[in-house]
Amino acid sequence: METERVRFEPRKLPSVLRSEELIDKAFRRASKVSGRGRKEKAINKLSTLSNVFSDYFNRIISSHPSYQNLPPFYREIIDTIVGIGKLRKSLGALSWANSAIQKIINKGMRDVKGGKDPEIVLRSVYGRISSIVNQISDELDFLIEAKQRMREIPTLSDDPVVVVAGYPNVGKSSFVANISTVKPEIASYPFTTKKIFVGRGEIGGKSFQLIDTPGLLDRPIHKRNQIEKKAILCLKHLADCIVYIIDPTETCGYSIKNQISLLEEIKREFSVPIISVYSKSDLHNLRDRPAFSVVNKEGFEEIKSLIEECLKNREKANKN
Ligand SMILES: Nc1nc2c(ncn2[C@@H]2O[C@H](COP(=O)(O)OP(=O)(O)OP(=O)(O)O)[C@@H](O)[C@H]2O)c(=O)[nH]1
Ligand SMILES: [Mg+2]
Repeated sequence: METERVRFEPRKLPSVLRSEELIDKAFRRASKVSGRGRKEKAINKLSTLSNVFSDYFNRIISSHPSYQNLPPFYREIIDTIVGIGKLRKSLGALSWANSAIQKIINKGMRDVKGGKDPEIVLRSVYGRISSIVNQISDELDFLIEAKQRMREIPTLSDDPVVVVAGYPNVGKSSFVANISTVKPEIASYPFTTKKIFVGRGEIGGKSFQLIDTPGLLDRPIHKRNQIEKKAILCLKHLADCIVYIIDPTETCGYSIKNQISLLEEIKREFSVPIISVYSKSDLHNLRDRPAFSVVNKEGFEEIKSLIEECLKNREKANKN
């Protein structure tokens, strides 16, 4: 967990219009403008267009944070699900479009003032602006899509974070649903959980956040898919304590050997205390680790007290 958790809320990013919508909005606003005489009317329309576009583009550009300076979790998750390079490129295209449009408008103003036919100038300005906006239509679509995708990024509080991890289909979401407020989807196939879910729970009178992550396979980082990378980022940046779930019945579809190998890998990779537990204790008798069952509702108290102890130690270590 980062000591300073800057909250980035993609929901607060302004809505982006598609190219046709933006052209429509700007031209509609200009059409309502009047003036004394044809010349003044044309100048007023151009000045309205200038304001509409610069307000619009500047509002979007300035609402995006400087992605490189975000805390690492946000920076890396945004890079994983959207791509910071593409975001930057799109915002750069908006900035280019804004200055190109302002130049066209300024030139139009000079032409009208210099005595050219106001209607002809306006028609040419409208045509050239439409062409500029159409040129950034892919970037506008991308920004709409980016905001949509970023909605899945969780908002976290300052409470300690317990991250639940393990192979796909071992019972992570079932565990999280039993000890916190989150109600994730549970199903008998792997990779049911594709996003990061944050639930809230309480242990020994203290609240904590419990993160349900997508399943991980035991394989090198460069082979991991985007869904797995989200789980890795939670382990890397958010976890104060990790609960690693092993399904010894192998009904999840993966061998104990592979599940243990991933546990060892996580221990090596992340310097966060790990509690490893067995799931589905209604189906087996292994008790060399704490074991829980959502069917028999057993084992939760023992695991909760281990989490409590782990968080207490962590708090003590952070104070020193
Ligand atoms: N018998 C038994 N089945 C369980 C238990 N916990 C979970 N299951 C079953 O195991 C399957 C997977 O459960 P999930 O909680 O979705 O597993 P997950 O680890 O979140 O799976 P992914 O999100 O796909 O990685 C479901 O069919 C559950 O009903 C348990 O304690 N006992
Ligand atoms: Mg799940």
